[in-house]
Amino acid sequence: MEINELKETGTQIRKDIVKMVNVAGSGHPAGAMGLADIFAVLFFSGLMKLDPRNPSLAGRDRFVLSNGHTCPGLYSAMARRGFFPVDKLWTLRELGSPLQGHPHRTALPGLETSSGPLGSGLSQAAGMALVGKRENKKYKVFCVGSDGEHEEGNWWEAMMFAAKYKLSNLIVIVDRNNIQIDGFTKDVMPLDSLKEKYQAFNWNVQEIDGHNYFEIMHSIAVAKESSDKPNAIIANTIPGKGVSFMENKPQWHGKPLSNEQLEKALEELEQDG
Ligand SMILES: Cc1ncc(C[n+]2csc(CCOP(=O)(O)OP(=O)(O)O)c2C)c(N)n1
Ligand SMILES: [Mg+2]
Repeated sequence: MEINELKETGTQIRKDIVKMVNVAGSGHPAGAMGLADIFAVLFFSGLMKLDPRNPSLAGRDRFVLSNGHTCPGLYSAMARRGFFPVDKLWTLRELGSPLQGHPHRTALPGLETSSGPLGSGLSQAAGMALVGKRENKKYKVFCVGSDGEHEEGNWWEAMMFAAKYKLSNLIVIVDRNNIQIDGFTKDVMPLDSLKEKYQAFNWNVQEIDGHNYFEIMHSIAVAKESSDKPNAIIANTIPGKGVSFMENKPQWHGKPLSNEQLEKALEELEQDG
């Protein structure tokens, strides 16, 4: 897919997110919208090896969404890529739906892990990367996680583990959107300098604009070439990206749009796309 088409896909993912949480009457739009361009690249650029017709393909790259609450964005990317019919998106959070409020692995083919308890995805991804390395597999393990998750001790344990075992097949994309459930990360628990912390833990680190398609793709391509260390891509993103009244507002971490707000959001996103 060309960059223009990827960009349109990112906007489509944002439109899906605002509609999904409106229909569900609950959910987490802000982080998911900030990650939409990254989801678009991962699922549509060809940089991540996947086959929607065969979600458990042996040689597939593994994808772990550690900040599981941003799953409306993941579900949209999966549906638009053909893992399941787009109509299913409007069943988000319904009892018995494969699209639970946090990813439920056995409910939806194509999900690699269940997630929701913050901080645990990196350990799971590192385990998969260790197995891949020991068994000389070619697959990469992609893990998307959030800035808020860095307040969990087990994130740092997994960082040490990944460096110890030189898990160069592990690529972590950090959603650095500066918000979490209770406000701005700088007020709850300052994280800077995240880049220097990863470097001190012996990781390769790149810092990018998480809405710049060239930078997202280039950083992933660079990380895929790593042969010695695990890879972190710190993606600076705007929570609620694309909708003026939602951008950079922690209040949109976990609440749905009203019908009126949805209409306005879709209008703005329409102009974006
Ligand atoms: C272990 C754990 N503690 C608390 C929560 C509740 N919780 C859900 S999302 C969230 C905020 C996390 O920050 P971040 O992922 O950066 O939020 P976002 O940027 O998506 O708004 C919290 C505290 C949880 N899911 N898991
Ligand atoms: Mg955050």
